[in-house]
Amino acid sequence: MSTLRTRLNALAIGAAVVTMTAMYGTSAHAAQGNPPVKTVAIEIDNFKFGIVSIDVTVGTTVTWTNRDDVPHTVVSVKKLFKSPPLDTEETFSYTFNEAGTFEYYCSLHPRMTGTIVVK
Ligand SMILES: [Cu+2]
Repeated sequence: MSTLRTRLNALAIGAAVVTMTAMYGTSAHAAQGNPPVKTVAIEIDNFKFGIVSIDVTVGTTVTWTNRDDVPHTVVSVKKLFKSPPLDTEETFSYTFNEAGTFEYYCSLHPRMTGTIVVK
């Protein structure tokens, strides 16, 4: 009986150690200047933005890649960013450093639209 209780206690302590290790692992990771990579890739294909709407955290870099055979642009409605015409396989990146809702479109095909929500 007492042996079982001892073993259960040992299990509980073991679980606590694992939990603390996971927490310290995360903070040590951040302290080393290696925060989780905050990048989002959006492919432009078939006259559509592959991700129409997405929530990201402040500091996230979004990269758009044109997979179509015709040029597209990525233009912020609020004029925050404006890509040049992207040829096939060309990319455009923007880092969102403030919170807000940022709608964008392709100036060559204005019915192509997308939204980045930064929280
Ligand atoms: Cu377009």
